[in-house]
Amino acid sequence: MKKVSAWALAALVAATALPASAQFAKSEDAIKYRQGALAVLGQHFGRLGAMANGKIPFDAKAAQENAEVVAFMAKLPWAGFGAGTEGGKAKPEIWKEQAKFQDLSEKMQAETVKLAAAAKSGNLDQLKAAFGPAAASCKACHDSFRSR
Ligand code: ASC
Repeated sequence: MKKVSAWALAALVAATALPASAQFAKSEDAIKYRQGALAVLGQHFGRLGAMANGKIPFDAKAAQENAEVVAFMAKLPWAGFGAGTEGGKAKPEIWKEQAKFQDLSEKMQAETVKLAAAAKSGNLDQLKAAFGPAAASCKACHDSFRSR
């Protein structure tokens, strides 16, 4: 019986307590991962912004491709913010205000899905309309949770 309960406990721990950071060997790896994901995201988002703001000509195909990358990349950084991965540009508040952090991350992801749909339309006005709220959703999280 003692052995069974030890296994049950181990299974419970594995099922419920494995932090997202467990997929990284070291917290530095998690920090590199989230910074890398956000850097790629920012590059592609910036290209959309340049089109939305008229700094480069609108190219519907490029916009669609960039927005698809943005919507995909937006799913990734969060796994790099697991327990015990404080550091980099991340404010400690992330780990103290998890509900708020998660809420902002979900809003950002939702805005990038809308942005990808807008880009898919091939219509510059739709891209412009979706870009502002998407940028605001990036900024909302940076304002609260990024130190520099
Ligand atoms: C970008 C980028 C961000 C956001 C943010 C929006 O292009 O790299 O982090 O837009 O500046 O306010």
